[in-house]
Amino acid sequence: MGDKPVDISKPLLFEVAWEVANKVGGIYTVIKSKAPVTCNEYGERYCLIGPLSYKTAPMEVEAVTKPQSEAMRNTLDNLTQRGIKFLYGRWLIEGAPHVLLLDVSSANHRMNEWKSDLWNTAGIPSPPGDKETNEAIVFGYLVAWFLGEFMHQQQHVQSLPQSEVDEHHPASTRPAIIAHFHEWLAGVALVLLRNRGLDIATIFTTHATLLGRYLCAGDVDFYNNLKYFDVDAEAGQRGIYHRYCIERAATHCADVFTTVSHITAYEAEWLLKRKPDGVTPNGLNVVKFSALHEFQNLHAKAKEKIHEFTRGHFYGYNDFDLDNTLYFFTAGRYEFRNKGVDMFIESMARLNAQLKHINSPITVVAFIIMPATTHSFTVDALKGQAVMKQLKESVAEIQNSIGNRIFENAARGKIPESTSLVSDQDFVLLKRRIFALKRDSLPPVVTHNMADDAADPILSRIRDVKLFNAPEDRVKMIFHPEFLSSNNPLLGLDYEEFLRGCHLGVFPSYYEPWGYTPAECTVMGVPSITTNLSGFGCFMDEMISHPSDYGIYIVDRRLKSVEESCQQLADCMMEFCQKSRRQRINQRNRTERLSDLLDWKRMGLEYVKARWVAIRRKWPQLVASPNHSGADELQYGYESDAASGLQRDDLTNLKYHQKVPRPQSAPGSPRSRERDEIEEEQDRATGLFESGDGERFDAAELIEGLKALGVKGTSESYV
Ligand code: G6P
Ligand code: 1S3
Repeated sequence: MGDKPVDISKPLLFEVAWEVANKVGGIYTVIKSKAPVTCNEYGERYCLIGPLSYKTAPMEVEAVTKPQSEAMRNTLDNLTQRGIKFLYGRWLIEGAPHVLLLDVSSANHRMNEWKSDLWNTAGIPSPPGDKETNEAIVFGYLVAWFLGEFMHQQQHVQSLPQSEVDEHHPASTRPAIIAHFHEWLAGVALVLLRNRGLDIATIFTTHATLLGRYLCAGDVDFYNNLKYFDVDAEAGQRGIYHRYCIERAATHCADVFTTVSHITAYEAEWLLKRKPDGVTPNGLNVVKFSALHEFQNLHAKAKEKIHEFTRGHFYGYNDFDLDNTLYFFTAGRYEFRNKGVDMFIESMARLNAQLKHINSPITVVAFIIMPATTHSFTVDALKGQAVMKQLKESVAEIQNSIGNRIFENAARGKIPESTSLVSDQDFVLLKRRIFALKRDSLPPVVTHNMADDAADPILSRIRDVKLFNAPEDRVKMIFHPEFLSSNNPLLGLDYEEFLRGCHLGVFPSYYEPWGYTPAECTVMGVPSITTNLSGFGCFMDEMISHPSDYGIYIVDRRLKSVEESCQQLADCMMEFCQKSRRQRINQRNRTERLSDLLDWKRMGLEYVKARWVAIRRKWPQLVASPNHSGADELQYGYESDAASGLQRDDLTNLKYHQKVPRPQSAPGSPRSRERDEIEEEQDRATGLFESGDGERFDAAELIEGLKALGVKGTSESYV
């Protein structure tokens, strides 16, 4: 292809995924939250490619009709002339990266032609009727077409805005292109690039394996048998052989193959038959508050809103003290076994028994937030909020009239009789409202009318363990089968606010390549429980010497039996229930301090490495040249690897050598309340608790730990 030599000093980056500006699941979060750091590094040289959804795109993207880059303009003109529809513009997120959304339906007439081409050139079959695969194939052909045409245009024109081109890419060279593909749905284009011999460095990142997800959802001892699965047969039996072929082909065609965690790397090695070159873990955009107590205040505010919901939901049975109520939750895609909802419910039943046994004053309200097919909210759930709202309004009315009476009397120089303050009318109103709070049934476990109530796995398991919100139960269950939103008439909070108001996130996943839910808890200072089968759990375990001190609890689902893991989870929650408020506050502070570990500013370095390795593999002759080696290594952040003497290509083996140490202050173990209160008093007297001195000490230690890990620029945010 073409004659202009490649210049690798300022490459262009295309990132391709089905979830670009198109929210389906976790990959959307990866790409969207990573955009600011990638924009920082690549600026105008970064463009994301995804499918065009007419429903959501107008909210996500601002159209740009005349791209600055001539190569881009010509390429898009070419697509338009051939009847392909697309939306090119800026994604309306931090960093505002370029984005190209391709309308798959505008090329549907070529689907059969492309499907047979895929079979003839790559041996990948595609049966009729699998809509998702058909779309993935058409999308793949469009992406490959676009990239091929773009390269062709690069040969003839200056491909970048003049300001960038002049300095870095003399007219006689063309900038190298890196194309990074996420997940099998974006994998077809990668196979085509390889087959067509396009001079583009490629990366394939998988966020889960198809077979792993399917096998785990069944009744298989997955991790002990990983090495022995007959992958083709297993894929065939589950009707996903063709999808598996795309995933496996993309894995093998990429210059660099990465996964989101070590555990998925191991899984991929056996199921996809290629050892990943590296691990590119997921990060988050960490927002630091200027003062530590700000996030604590937000917790208190959000918790008050959850209290409001709870008062309504449990009307007639509001016999538990909200000041002694803890909110636990699990959330995510409705994958009953993979996300560990089975274990969540079983352990809640055990926790209920343990709390009852010790006559605990604590009540736990356990939420399950997982979308399922429903018809509407239940009348009972809506009624609960309505009667509580009416009560509140009536009390405000009475309060107002009492105020007026006091004022009238006082204005006439009289002190009103206390008995005359509440009128008969007020009493009648109050009685009516209290009467409306009586109900015949227990507070409902589910907030919506389920499409299949009888067979729903979550409800069936709740019935099995008899967690029916009875007054004597110390654990109350609430299944909210819809994602949260602030417009919700029951729980009017968006997910982030709800999470902040909760005390503990519980995610006992069996299959979880990464697991954003506990990571999100961490950056918001909410302790969480995860497992050593989740990428996040393993990552934190590797990074921190005693994760539980920092509010990161990791249940062993690898070496323990299901029974033992359930018990460990229940014990862990029991221990949490025995913490005093002060201990919970301290623990939240510690949890929040870990957020720098998960910041894209740090995690993004793994992507930088992956791209660098892709370039080295694609154009080894250029990297080896004296003009490039030294300077580029520094630019790509490879100094620390060089110092450690690691093979740069072998990223999988890159281990962190030092862990975040234990905090020196007493770990947050359960203690007697009296002792705690005495200490609280002492702390107040010395100003320790108010000023958080003890915490600052922890931070210094943590900073040392982070420094030892090579994390830069964190110390300012810790002190
Ligand atoms: C935050 C607030 C405190 C409040 C506490 C409740 O720390 O700043 O004012 O007392 O939350 O914590 P809890 O764990 O009981 O919800
Ligand atoms: C996958 O989404 P999931 O919930 O189906 O990708 C996510 C982003 O990488 C990851 O966090 C999660 O564990 C995977 O399972």
